Amino acid sequence: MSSTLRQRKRFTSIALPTAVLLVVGGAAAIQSVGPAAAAETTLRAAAANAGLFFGVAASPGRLSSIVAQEFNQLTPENDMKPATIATSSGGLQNTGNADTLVNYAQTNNMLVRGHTLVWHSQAGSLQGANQATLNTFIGNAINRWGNRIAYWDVVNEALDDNNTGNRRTQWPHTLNRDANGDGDFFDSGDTDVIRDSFIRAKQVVQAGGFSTKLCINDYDVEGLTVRGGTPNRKANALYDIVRTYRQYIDCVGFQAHFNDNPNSIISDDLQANIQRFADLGVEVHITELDIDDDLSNNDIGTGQAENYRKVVRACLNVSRCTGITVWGIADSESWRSSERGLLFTGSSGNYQKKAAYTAVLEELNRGRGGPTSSPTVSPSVSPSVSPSVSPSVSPSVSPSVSPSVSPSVSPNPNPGCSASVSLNAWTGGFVATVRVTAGSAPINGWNVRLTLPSGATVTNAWNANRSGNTGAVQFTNVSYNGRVNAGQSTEFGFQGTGTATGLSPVCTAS
Ligand code: 9MR
Repeated sequence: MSSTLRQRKRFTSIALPTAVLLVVGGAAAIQSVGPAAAAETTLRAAAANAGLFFGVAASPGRLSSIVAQEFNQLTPENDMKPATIATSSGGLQNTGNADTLVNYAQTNNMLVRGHTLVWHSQAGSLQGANQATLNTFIGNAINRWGNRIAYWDVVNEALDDNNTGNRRTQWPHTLNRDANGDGDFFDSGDTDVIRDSFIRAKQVVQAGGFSTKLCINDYDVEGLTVRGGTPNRKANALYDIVRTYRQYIDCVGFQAHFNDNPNSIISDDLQANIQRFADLGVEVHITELDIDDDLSNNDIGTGQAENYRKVVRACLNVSRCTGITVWGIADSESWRSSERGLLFTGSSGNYQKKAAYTAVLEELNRGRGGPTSSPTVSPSVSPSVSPSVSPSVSPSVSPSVSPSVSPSVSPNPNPGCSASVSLNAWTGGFVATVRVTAGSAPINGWNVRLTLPSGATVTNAWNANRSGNTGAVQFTNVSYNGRVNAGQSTEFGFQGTGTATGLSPVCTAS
């Protein structure tokens, strides 16, 4: 963990302190430190108790006292976009507003989400740049703020509208090349602006020793289905991207601009979709939340406050859903003011709480593990988050349980599992994603053995402990993914050099 930034500050809520937000090396770490307290009275304190951040998008002109009082994460709404800060050669310019926001966040113990590096819109003079120039910009931006940015949206809105499941066709996606014409950009010989931008971003983070996490962010990806129960192809495409490039991608942002568009509704399978991304080992964030208060054509038209409650609950119920950000403070100052989608009325620092605010605060105060928002959720919820985030279980639910401790389990009389590999290879390297599926009984741990062809070497692995890096190698579960319910699956992955075709994994379970 980098030590370039170390802050430790208690929340100054009226209740006894029950949580501390640690901003260490730019990443959130939220720990329970005391007994259960009375319900918190601000969003940030209630969220911290539940083990997540609650943020807001803002510009320097909106930094009234309510921002630091209610929120512990800040996203520059426009001031870190390439249109503002990028030169045509990938240099930086006009960073004053971004600096103001970052300084404000640091002073007020708030995390920052950098938004955004690679985007077809608001690209300014970067518009039309090639990958090398994009890479230059990525390096300059990440290095400028280092650990002062906890999360960067590296790639924003890469997927097309109207639930096609396709990539966008405008720049920067014109940089993509589907060499073998099979319809994806995942193959050896393909060029993929998403992959290449994340590879660059990861290199910069690693070279700088930063703990900044790298996210992909999009809208209309929130549910497993869209209106009418049609599969959400855009969400599925995002899932494939995250699974394929898991070693470079740390987090996924669901923008969550909910409205009457058939693809933008709050579906009942929101939580299940959050869960399936979380099961890849990434953090999931609700990054740009606003909810049209007139969902007259929406199948779930239960009113804005209840809709907010649903979304917050879906996140709370997935331990790797580690933050929620609303896209502005007050309706009148929102990008979609006519839809009145936010938590406050008023303007210019004089704000009044709406019923939606109260619903969100109540739900946050209930903490994680509350009533499920979805009947379709798999019960095999992983109990921990990625290493730098330690969510607390709501004190009112289970004050003494650390969620990263594996539940105690009884011996399994009939364990069994199978494993399958999907390979993403390029000249000289590969990423293997291994799916472990429990048989007809739940399993409490697993071990996968496979033999790599000569010349192949594993260089890193995730969501598994590894032994060996050439020839016969073994992978065993880590604390949070050993338990797999009957017929359910979990995934781990590894990266290597050389070629790794023809792998035959053998799974044993306990
Ligand atoms: O809220 C932002 C608005 O002020 C800008 O005019 C607009 C320009 O495209 O961008 C808005 O923010 C967008 C965000 O950057 C990406 N997701 C959609 C958001 C709403 O359009």
